[in-house]
Amino acid sequence: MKTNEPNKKTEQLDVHSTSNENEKLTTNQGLKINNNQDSLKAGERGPSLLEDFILREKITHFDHERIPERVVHARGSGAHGVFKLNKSLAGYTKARFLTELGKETPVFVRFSTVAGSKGSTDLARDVRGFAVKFYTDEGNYDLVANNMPVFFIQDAIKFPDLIHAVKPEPDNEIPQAASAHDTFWDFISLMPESTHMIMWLMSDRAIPRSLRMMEGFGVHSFKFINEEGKVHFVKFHFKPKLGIHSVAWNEAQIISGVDSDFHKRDLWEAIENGDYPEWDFGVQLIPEEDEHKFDFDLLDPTKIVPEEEVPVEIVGTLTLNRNPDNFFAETEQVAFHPGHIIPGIDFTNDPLLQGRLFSYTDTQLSRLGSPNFHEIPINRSINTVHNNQRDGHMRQQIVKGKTSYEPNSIGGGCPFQAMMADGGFASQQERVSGEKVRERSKSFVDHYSQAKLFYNSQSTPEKLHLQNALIFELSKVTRPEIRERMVGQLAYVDTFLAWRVAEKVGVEVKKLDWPNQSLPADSNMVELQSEEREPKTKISDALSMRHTVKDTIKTRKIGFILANGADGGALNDLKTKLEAEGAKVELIAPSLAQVRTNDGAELTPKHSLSNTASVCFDALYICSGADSVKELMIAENKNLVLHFINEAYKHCKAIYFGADTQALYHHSNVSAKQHDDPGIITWEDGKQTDKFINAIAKHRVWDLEMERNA
Ligand code: HDD
Repeated sequence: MKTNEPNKKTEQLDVHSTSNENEKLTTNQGLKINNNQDSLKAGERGPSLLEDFILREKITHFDHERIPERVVHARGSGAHGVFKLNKSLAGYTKARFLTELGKETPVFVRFSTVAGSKGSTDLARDVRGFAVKFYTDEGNYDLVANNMPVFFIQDAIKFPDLIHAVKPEPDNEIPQAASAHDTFWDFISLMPESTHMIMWLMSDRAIPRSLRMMEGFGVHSFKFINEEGKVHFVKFHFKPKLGIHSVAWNEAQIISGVDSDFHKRDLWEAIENGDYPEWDFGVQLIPEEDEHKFDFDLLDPTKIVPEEEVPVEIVGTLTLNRNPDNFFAETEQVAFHPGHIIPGIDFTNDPLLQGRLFSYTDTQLSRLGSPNFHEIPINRSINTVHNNQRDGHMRQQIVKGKTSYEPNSIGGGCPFQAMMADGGFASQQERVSGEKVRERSKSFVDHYSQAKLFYNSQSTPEKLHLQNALIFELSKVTRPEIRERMVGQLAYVDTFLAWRVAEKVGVEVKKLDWPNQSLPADSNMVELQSEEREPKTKISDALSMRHTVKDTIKTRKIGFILANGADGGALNDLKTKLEAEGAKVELIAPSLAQVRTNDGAELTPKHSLSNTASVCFDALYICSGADSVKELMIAENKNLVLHFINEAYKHCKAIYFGADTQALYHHSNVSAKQHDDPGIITWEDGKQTDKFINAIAKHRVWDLEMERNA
């Protein structure tokens, strides 16, 4: 029986390059084509002939190039990489990729947005998918995760409702990739269980600076089973080595216009540059007997396990180090499934997870069109596949022999089922008993205490961003009763939050009194509202992005704005220092023509002032040099360069004004700067490279946002 090849297969056998000059153009049957310019005609001005099989094959294939996009998570970016285990979890699980110290497991990761279609912007306010396929030697293990640790709903039966509510409205297909519309907030305002997730979604986590700067969470509690059969609950975490960072909402909106592929490009370029994105992989482990020791239910996917209560133990590193060769073949055709597990890992009875276990195979059948999707190179297990499954659309395996059933004697009984000792999978022998009911567990009833925990754990600027996000979203909702109902929900999280949003969206704060709303009296939501609890953990630093800032400017993009006559020495000096710290310097000039510096060097700018925008950079250096500044101040450049500076200033970025740049400084909004703004470095500061580097490493001066926008 054929062995399924590792994903290396995509590197070797299945890859064909279009740039090998010995390989001639052929039809799909391997026939060499000698004219790819003209169709076959009856006379040079005559009709095309049906006989033209080359034309027909080419057009037919083209006509069928599209497959259905994912019903959710349609827009994605993928990369290959490796997972390395630095600390064995042998006491907890028998999954070999988590027990054999130093073991390296190939992975493919696909990041995605949820609400938008395949061609939508990367910068939508949205939860991001963070799906990881581990090609382990015990079979594929998929951790189909998100960049937020909780979910909107508690039961999979609500998933189609949620997705229908957030997707463009069915009558006019508006809006694309946005939750700021009536149907989403109508649904949410009637779903108290979504409140915690809404806090995350309205936080800056929903507008990441980079896919490389996001956390990943398995969301559900899963189970680990060790060799002795002992069970632990486990929560999975990926923590980015570059820290967790976001852009400003106004910036996200501009990026969507200037470069709607911002995240995709950023990931691609980082990997091409050898700046391989890395995450620490960690686990929270809870012995099975401690299941009920928390003030929430471990099976409830709208709850986190605060890191203060169960610390995250870092055990491995995920590194992405190879871009796909072909987007469609790999990133589009990859098929994840939370049900792809291996011995040592098991599901819990989380009703959201249980429903997911049905959905993913089902959706691959309609998206990829065949039960043989596991044979597509990107989906193949590196482990040998032996079974009696046969045939179906686009079958690749050529299975030899007479038998396709078990038991058999003709085939010598092969393939035999595996003993557990041979790595055979066996589910946990969990005791299950109960009435057959269509009910929500009472232990899932508290919907606000962790929403409060999240909100209260944010820094002041983060809270402000969250409030403003809610104001933006709800102000797009045309029906006042939805806005009012939503504010009523917020009142359960924080009084000031509810009050501020209410004021801005023109409604009053009426703390919801569910029985008086138009909900059916027997709705379980009625009961839920009477529960107002305080979380055991009051503040969790891990929930605020502020506490994750790492002291690094690695891979940060610094725009150098210059024109002819710029001080070449100062430019090179700063460039060298920034690059030594791992930052990327890109030159921005009035045009793409070469720029001559004062020492006679000819530099080629990567961008012109009009083809890019400050939102594409993490920090700016306004190059020293009187002549350069003079050119930047002429009428056709002045507005562009000032807009550049003002926008970066407003978005709280670090800006370094070199010598002789007073004219630009004083004409910009920066002249109103507070003297103690650590993000503004001027000629007065002398050679303040360190100050600049420190400011970039802090990501933004969010604390001064009000002052900078005053
Ligand atoms: Fe899902 C895709 C993550 C709940 C049904 N989901 C999908 C992807 C991610 C997640 C990252 C994209 C995978 C890729 O890149 O191909 N989904 C989650 C998380 C959830 C979750 C973290 C909650 C904790 N999902 C969820 C539920 C259902 C689905 C409750 C249905 C009952 N999800 C799907 C799907 C998708 C999918 C319809 C769409 C395309 C696909 O699977 O391949 O089956």
